[in-house]
Amino acid sequence: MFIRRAIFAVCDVQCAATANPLNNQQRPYVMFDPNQKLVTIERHIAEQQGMFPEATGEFSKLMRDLTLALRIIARDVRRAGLNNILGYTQQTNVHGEAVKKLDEFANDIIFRAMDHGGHLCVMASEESDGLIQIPQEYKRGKYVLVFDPLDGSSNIDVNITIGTIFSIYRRVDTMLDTPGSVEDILQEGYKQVCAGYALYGSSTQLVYTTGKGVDCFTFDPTIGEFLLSHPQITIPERGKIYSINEGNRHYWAKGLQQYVEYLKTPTPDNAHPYSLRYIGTAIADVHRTLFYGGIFMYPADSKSPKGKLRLIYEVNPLAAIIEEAGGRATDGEREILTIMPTEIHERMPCFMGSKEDVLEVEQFLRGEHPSQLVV
Ligand code: AHM
Ligand code: MG
Repeated sequence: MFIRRAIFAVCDVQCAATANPLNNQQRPYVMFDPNQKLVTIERHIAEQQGMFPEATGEFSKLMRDLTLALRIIARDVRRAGLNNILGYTQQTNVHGEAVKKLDEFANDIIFRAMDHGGHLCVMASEESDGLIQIPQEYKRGKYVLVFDPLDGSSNIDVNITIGTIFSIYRRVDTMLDTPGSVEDILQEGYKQVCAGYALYGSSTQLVYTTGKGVDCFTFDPTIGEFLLSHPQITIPERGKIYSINEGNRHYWAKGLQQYVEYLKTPTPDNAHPYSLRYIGTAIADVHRTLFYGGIFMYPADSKSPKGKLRLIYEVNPLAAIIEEAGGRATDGEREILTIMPTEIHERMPCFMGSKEDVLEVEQFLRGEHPSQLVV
């Protein structure tokens, strides 16, 4: 079983939700429990801190600063159309893509919330070329923050779910008091101390893990708090939904074309066809996969040989959450969390979701699935 037990501290998670594969008719099991105790995210973080005897409280303070940034971004996403901040700036980001005003705003808010807390030594963001250093006048800490301030940029202007993704690492040499370096950013995903995302959808939700299970908090705007709404999420062993940009089918490897065809072909036991769902915001597609099961894929293809999503601040945090919830995340061959990054904005193909579904696509990619062997 996965490295997830090795990644973070040893974990004795008892999963509250049951792993039921869904068919298309069933309602998901993600209903709010009326008997759920009222727990704010701050209290939850403080309680979790108690589970790490060596904790100094620094991480809790870092998370407090980060959730403040997420609350501010959520507020401005809600009124973006009114604030005249939709649309493009005149600039392009390091990937040559047009930068939207809201991306820039979210990037700036996270920086302003995190640069002066004394907990970080360096940051990296999808919207910033190179390292983001802590200004000289502030104390530096032992943690590293990487983030995609607004994932799903193409959905911003049309009021479709977008979100923020983040990962926290320890700096490589925690004894240092110097500025963080690129080595602090280029760490394998299994070294994440915390991975999470905030989703600005029909409600704002924050999902994160520190290796003690995956918890989801829903924002109550009337009291300004994230409240624990879905504790200890587990992903179904198998789902019935696949999620991929099928417009790129022509460029895919043959094994992937055969896999998707296989999912779409009806079977007598009704296990197939799967349903297709694709939002085009990776966090939203992965969030649905986390709760309902199934598979999310952004593969390499002949047009994009390394896929599209970025390893450090998109694929790694999502992989950590999926694996911690009992799922699987690979690049088609290797477990994502074992991959050593080589550059900050590196792209990585990914297949993540229910364990059985991901294992099956890997079998197709190797050309070893029984249906491919029939002549
Ligand atoms: P972004 O970080 O600039 O928003 O781009 C990443 C997004 C992902 O959220 C999503 O999965 C993917 O791009 C969609 O790409 P495509 O339009 O090629 O399907
Ligand atoms: Mg993104």
